[in-house]
Amino acid sequence: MSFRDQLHALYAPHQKPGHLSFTYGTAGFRTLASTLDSVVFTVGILASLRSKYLNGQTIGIMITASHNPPQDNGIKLIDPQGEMLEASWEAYATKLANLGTEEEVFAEVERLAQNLGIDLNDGVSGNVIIARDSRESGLALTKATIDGLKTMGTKVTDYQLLTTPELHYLVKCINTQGAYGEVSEVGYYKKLSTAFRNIYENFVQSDSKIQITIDAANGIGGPKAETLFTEYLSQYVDFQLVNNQYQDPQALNVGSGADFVKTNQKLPNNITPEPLKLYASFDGDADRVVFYYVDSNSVFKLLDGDKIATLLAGFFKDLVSKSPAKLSESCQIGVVQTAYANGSSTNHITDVLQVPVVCTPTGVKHLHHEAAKFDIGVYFEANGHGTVLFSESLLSLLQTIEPSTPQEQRSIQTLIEISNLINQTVGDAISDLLTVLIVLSIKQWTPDNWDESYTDLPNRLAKVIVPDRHVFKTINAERQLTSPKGLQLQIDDAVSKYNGGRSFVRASGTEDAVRVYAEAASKSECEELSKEVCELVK
Ligand code: NG1
Repeated sequence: MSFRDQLHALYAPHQKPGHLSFTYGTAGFRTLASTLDSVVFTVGILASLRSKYLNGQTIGIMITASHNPPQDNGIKLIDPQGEMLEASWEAYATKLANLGTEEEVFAEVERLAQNLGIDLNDGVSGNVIIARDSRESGLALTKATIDGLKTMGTKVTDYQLLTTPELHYLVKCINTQGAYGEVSEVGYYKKLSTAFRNIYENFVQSDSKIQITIDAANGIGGPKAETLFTEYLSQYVDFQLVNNQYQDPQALNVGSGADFVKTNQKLPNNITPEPLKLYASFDGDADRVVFYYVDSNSVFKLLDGDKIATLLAGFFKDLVSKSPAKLSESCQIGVVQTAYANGSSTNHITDVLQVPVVCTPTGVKHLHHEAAKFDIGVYFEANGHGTVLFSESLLSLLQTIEPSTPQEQRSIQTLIEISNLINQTVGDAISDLLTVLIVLSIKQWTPDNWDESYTDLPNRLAKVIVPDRHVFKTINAERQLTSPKGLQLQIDDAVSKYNGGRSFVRASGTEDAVRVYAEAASKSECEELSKEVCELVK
């Protein structure tokens, strides 16, 4: 059947309700799940077009709303190398999702196909893999997406419940014909656990197992981490899982998870902390992680994305400096952050580690692209979303370079194994967790050794509900507003009154709100500044 006929057969139940509008934002479409049926249907069509445009390479579709509350859901597309959807296609996604009739959808798809040189009737089908997190709405939305895929006869494999990074992994494995890893969830576990085991056996000097307690946010990361640790790594890691009720969708992210811990700067439910032991929290789809501990005075200490970035940047800097000259002299290490990074972390990385820092707009796709410009590109959002990218040229050099000392051999081997351990496609709570655990073990660091590298400036991230967040427009990696007119001058004026003050305002890409970030030299000044800027925004 032609696209026209298939669309006609499948469209009616997926018509867009008239009053709604949708935007492909920071992390795809994300909103109340009950409003998303028509959107995911059009995403199915677009994914088919994308795959056909890329000569049948496999595209990923993930149905998740990450850290959002249980009643939300979302959908995002994954490009062939496991990266986020190319930016120019986000506009096509938005356009398609906002059309109200079958005729309009047909005309737009024809127009797109013509502009992009795609033959809708060549009989060659696209290829897509799809998965979802543990939300109640996930199954129905998967079915609606598959209806969209059927309009173009696209071949689809439904992997059902996965973490977002697992799906990114699978997309890359398929399109590299297995060069990145085996095309299965077991392949993912094997790749991570083999790298972890190789580093542990060769470079960790310890008689006791690594201890970690993980708050899984009652999301899909829980059962996946459980499988990995029990079936593959039980020799090395003693783990405990809390908030692992992923079969209870109403519990997702409630009083738990990386976003809760980072935003509230406090322990999640169900953790009774022992001093100086390490804890970690995932978010709902396990693409971010934050760590924390309580010190000997029972004070809660957060080890967020900034701390992860500094830990890893310092570790790589050290390894590279102990590598053969051919590598240490050419290897460019860089850290990529957003404006939400704590000012102290940026100073520490530039001044103490002497590693260059680049600032990009929010959203991992921006950080990922910048990180890919370095040989070792460490990127983390403050909220714990990030990874480390290794350039192809560094990876080939590592395979061929001859060490002349045991130390050089160690450095080369560790770099190779970590490039296998840390997800090369996207931020991944499970792979980041393993990387941090192994680095801390090699360095024989306790959580407070890690924490003491620098002290965060007091900071506050607030949310303000405004009539129309889209009027807030920014430049300079979101650090300055150009609209509403005059507001930036008022913010600058407020900031100038506080020691070490910094504040910026931007519209959220995932929630209907404006975010206000403030930091200052003292807690009271930070609170005052935050309050003042929030008032200006209202
Ligand atoms: P928005 O809602 O655009 O601020 C949030 C996070 C991002 C990113 C996305 C995707 C903050 C301040 N913002 O984006 O870093 O993780 O969600 O999940 O944490």
